[in-house]
Amino acid sequence: MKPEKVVGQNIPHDSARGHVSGESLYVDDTPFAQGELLVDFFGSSVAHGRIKKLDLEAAKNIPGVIALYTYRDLGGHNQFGPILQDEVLLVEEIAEFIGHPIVVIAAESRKAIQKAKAAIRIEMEELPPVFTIEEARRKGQFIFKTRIIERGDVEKAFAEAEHTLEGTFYNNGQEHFYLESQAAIAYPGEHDTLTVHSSTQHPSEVQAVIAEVLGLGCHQVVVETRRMGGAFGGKECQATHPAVMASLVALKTKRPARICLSVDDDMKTTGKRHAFHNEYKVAFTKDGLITGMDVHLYSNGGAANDLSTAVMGRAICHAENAYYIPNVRIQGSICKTNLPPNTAFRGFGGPQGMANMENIIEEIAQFLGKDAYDIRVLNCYGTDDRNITPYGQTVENNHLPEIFQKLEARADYKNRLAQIEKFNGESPLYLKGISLTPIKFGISFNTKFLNQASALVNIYLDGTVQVSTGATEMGQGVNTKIRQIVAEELCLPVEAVRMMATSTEKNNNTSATAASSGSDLNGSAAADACRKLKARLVECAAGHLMSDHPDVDSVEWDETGIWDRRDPKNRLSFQQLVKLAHLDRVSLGERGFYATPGLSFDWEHRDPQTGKITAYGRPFLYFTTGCACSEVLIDRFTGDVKVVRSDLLMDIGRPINPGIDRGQIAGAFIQGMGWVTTEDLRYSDTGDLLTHSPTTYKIPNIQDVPEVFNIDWIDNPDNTVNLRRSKAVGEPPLMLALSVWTAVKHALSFVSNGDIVKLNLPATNEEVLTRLTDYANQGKLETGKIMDSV
Ligand code: LUZ
Ligand code: MOS
Repeated sequence: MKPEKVVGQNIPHDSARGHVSGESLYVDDTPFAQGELLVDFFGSSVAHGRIKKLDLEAAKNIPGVIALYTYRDLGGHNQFGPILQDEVLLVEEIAEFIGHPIVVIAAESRKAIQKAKAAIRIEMEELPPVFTIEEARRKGQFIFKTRIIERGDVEKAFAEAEHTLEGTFYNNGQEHFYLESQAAIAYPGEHDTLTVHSSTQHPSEVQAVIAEVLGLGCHQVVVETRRMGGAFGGKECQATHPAVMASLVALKTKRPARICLSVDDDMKTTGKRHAFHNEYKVAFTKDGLITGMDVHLYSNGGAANDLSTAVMGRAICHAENAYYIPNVRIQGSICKTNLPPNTAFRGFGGPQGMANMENIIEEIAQFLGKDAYDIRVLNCYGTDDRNITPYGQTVENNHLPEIFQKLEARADYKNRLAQIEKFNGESPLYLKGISLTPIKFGISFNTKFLNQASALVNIYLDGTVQVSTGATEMGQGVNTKIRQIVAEELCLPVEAVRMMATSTEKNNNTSATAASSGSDLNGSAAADACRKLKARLVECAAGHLMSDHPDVDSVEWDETGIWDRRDPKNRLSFQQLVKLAHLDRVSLGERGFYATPGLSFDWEHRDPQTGKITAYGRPFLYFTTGCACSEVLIDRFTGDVKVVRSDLLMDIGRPINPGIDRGQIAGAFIQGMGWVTTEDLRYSDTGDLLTHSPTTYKIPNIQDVPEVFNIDWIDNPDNTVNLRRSKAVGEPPLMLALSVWTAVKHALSFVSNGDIVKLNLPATNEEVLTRLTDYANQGKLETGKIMDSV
C-alpha cells in the first residue's frame, strides 16, 4: 500500500528510557501489598537421598513464620513437566539434587524465613549420586530414548574412506546469569482465584502448572508478565516452580505472597545449559571433503527431563551445522544425573551440536595440514545442489557461500593468517590464532504445535491502539518490533500504539517466547488482527466517503488518512473514521492468529530406501545464517585468552528494527564468547555448585569485548516466507562465538608438536595453560581431564 515508514526504522526500544532511569518495573519492584508474605523454600542438602524424618514443629513456632507446606498440602498433583511429567514440585521421599525443594516457607520477614530454615529438622539417608555423563552412561541412567537421524550408507563411507578421524569432545554447560532472578507475586482473589505476576517467558505454562498442582481450573488463574530482567531460556520452564510456591501460599493464607530467589540460590538450584560429551568419527578425502560422519551426542540432563528431549532434538538437527554430509548418522542420548534439571538456554542444543562439528572441521584441517577456512568452504551447503539436510529439509535461499567469500575479504583473513604464522614463529611471549566459522540455525520450534500465536488489537475512540500478544519482553525488543508492525499495518505513528503487559487473560494457550521466534509468531498474529480490522474500517470508510456508490477498491489508506482515490480531497483522519465506525456499531477490537505454515517433522520416519528409522521432514520455516572471523591472542605463560578482533556478517533478511537486531547480535556473540572461554561451572565432589556467584563464575565484561568488533549483514530481500521478509535473530549469533573457540584451537596447533590439538570447551585460561604445559613437555593430554573433576 505504501513504502515502509515504520518497519525497518530504528525506533528506540520500548524500555530504552525506563531501563536506565529505573522507571521500568520488574516483579520485585512492586510495592508491598497489605499483609503480603515472603515465600522461600527449604531444599535438600544432599544430591541424592531419602527423607527419613521431617520435623517442622520448631520452625512453625518461630515468630513471624505463618506457614510451612510440604507436598501433602498441595490440592492437586505434585507431578508435572513440560514434556514428560517426571518432576515433582516438592520432594515426597527421594531428593534428586541439591536444593530440590522439600518445604515451602511463608513468613512476614526475611529474618523469620532464615530462622525457619535453620529450625527445620530433617534426617536423610544418603543414596549414591551420579553427576557426570560418563557415570550415568556406565550405570545406564538415561532420560527418554536415544534419537537418531541417519542418511546414506555410513558403514560404506567409512570402509571406502581415504582418511578417518575419531575422538571425544567435551563442552560444558552455562549459567544464564539473568540480572533479575526467578520471581513471582501471587494475589488471592475471590472464590479461590489467583492473579500471579511472574518473571516468565511462558505465562501459559505457569498458569497451567499452578492450576494443575493446586487443583484449580486454568480459568481460576491469571498470569501476567510485564517484562523480565533477562531470561535467555532460563525462564522458559523454571520460572514455574517459584510461581507455584507463591500461589500455594496465596491460596492457602488468602494473603499476597512474593518469592524472589537470591542470586546464589538461583544459581545453585536452577538448571543451566546442558553439558555435552560427544563421540565422533568422520571420513574424508585427501582434499578434506567429508564423505561420512557418525556422531553420538550425550547430554547431562540433570534429575528430570524439563526440556532436555527438545534440546537434544535441536542439537541433533544442528550437528552438521552448515555442511553437506552425504552419509551421516547422528544419535542423541540424555543422561540422568543428580544435578538440577538442565533447561533451555539461548541456542537450545544448537551450540552444542555445532561446536562438535566445528571441532571436527578443525581436526580435519590440522590432520591434513590445510587451512580450516578452505575445508569449511569446501563442505558448506550449496545453493543449488548439496543442499539437503540429513533430515531431508532443503536449505533454500542459501547465502552462506556468498557470506564466506565476503567476510574472508572484509576481514582480510588470508593475509592475517599469513601474518599470524609469522608472528607465532617469532614471539616467545604470545601465540595468535584466527578462525572463520559459519552458522545455520533453523527457525521454528522443533515441536510443530508450538508454532502458533495470538494477538489482541483494540482501537480506542481517540485513535490510539493497545496491543496484547503472547510474547514476553525480556529485553530483546519483541514489543518494539510488534509495535512497529502494528503501526505500519494501520499507517499510524508508533506513538499511537502501546504494547500492553502479557497476560493469559488476553491471550490464552500461548507458547513460550522462545526459539528466536517471538517476533515472527506474535508479530504475524498482530498483523493478522490489523488486517481484519482494516477490512472492516475500509468498508465503513467507503460508506461514508462515497455515500452514492461505496467502492472499497477506491479507498486509499496511508499515513495522511483514509481517502477516495478518485477525489483525494474527500478524506477522513484515522480518528474520524474510528468514531464513525463506532457510531455505525462496527467492532474496533480484533483477535489475530498465526500458525507457521508448511511444517512437518517425524522422529520415527522409516526411510523407504534403507528401511531404517530416521528423523525426517521440514522442522524449520527457514534458516538464519552467518559467519564470524575471530582472532585471539594467547599469553604463553598464563594461558590468558584475549579476543582482539571479531568480524560478523549475517543473513537476517530485512530487519524490522536494525538497531534492535544489532543489539541482539552483539549481545548473543558476547554471551557465546563467555560460554566458549571463561564461564566454567565447577562442582564439589558432593555436587555442590562452587561457582555460584560473579566472584567465581566469570561472564564477559566490557574489557572482554573484542577491541575491533564489526557487525554487519548482507541485504537479502528474498525471505518472503516470514513477516516483512525479516529473519529471527535472537539466538543464531550466539553460535558465531564458536569462531573464538576454534581460533584458540588453531593457535595451539602452532605448539602441539604436529599433533591434532585436543581442547575442551570452554577454553578457559586454565584449560589453555594445561595444554600449553603439556605440549611443552611433549605430552598428549586427551580431552575431558578438567571436566572430570566433578
Ligand atoms: N524451545 C522449545 C526452544 O521448546 N523448542 C525449541 O525448538 C526451541 N528452540 C530454541 C529455543 N527454545
Ligand atoms: Mo529459548 S533457549 O527459551 O529460546
